[in-house]
Amino acid sequence: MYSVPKLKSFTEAALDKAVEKLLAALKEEASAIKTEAEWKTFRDRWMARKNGVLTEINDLWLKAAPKEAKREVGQRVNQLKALVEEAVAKAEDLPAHGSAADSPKAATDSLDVTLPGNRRPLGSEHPVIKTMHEIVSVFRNLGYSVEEGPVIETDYYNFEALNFPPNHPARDTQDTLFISNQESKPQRERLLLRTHTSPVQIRTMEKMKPPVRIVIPGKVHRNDPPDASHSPMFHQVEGLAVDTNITFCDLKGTLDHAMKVLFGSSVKTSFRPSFFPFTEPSAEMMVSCFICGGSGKRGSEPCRPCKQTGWIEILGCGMVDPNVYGFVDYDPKKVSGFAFGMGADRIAILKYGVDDIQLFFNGDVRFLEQFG
Ligand code: 2NL
Repeated sequence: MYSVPKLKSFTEAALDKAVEKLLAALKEEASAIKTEAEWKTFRDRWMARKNGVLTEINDLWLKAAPKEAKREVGQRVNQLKALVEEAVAKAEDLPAHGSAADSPKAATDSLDVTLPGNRRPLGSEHPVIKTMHEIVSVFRNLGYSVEEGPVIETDYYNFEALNFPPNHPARDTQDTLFISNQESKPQRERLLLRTHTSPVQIRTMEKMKPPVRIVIPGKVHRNDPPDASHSPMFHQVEGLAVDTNITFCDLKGTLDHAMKVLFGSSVKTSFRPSFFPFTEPSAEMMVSCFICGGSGKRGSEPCRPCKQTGWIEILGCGMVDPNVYGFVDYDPKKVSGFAFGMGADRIAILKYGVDDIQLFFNGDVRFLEQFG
């Protein structure tokens, strides 16, 4: 086995000879490597910081060289270093040393075509997104188009244009999450996370003249502490129809049809008075409980989803308040319209019988897989 000799002479001829011997040893040892373990031994023998051949030539040749030979020896040591590194790298990716059979590295590199392929788990639509798509497609089939808009909104689009005057207490009902450091801007330009998708309807009415029939699915945020029925991020689908002569009857007929498609043709709908700043009159729509069929009972047990009332509150709606038209340059004397909004997460919970909204968002695949 080659070992680095001490040099008696540092003449060019002596150096040539020493380098030649070293390179011959390097070549011979490299060509004898058959296994990965042997390659590692080879690498360490030549490159280890402690007692590796390169360290030895540094100590025995370069450090020992007289001043006048340092430059020449230094250059050769550097060249050798490069050659050794190259030989070690080359030996690593050459499984052709020896036969493939006795080289574990070669064995792992070869392809066993009889093995089963890598199975990649198929993803599927998230139950909330799936529910949103179902709701949206009901309205697309009625001729509505789909609009989307920014989740980070201005005070103007989330509140002012929707008939929430600045500092009006009705804003408190929205539990808004505000973006920080907005105080230097005029109030209407300050940024916040939209609390409903209604800003998209304002943006659409700004760029589109009536007739308008649109649905808006999207994420919204409210400063609600998370529990089984609340999440600071949730999903809404809102809709808007503006045209000449749109009445509350159109609202009732449209929404009654949508509920029959979503929950089955036997459900009934019922409207109760409510309040929203952006609609007048406003209503909450109830759907007869599709779990208990409206009886309030499941066998002898009380029906939980409808709290034994036989009705489930499903959405808010109303006729667009004429004040809203003022903000988008529509003439409230010529046009009228209805609007509605529903929580897609809540509807998904009811449809699938899920008891905790958090399950939708904490990303446990075992839960989500059930909807594939
Ligand atoms: C709810 C209630 C609603 C609207 C949303 C709306 C939008 C414009 C004008 C008028 Cl631009 N109204 N949207 C109307 C009534 C109710 O949502 O409880 N959502 C979860």
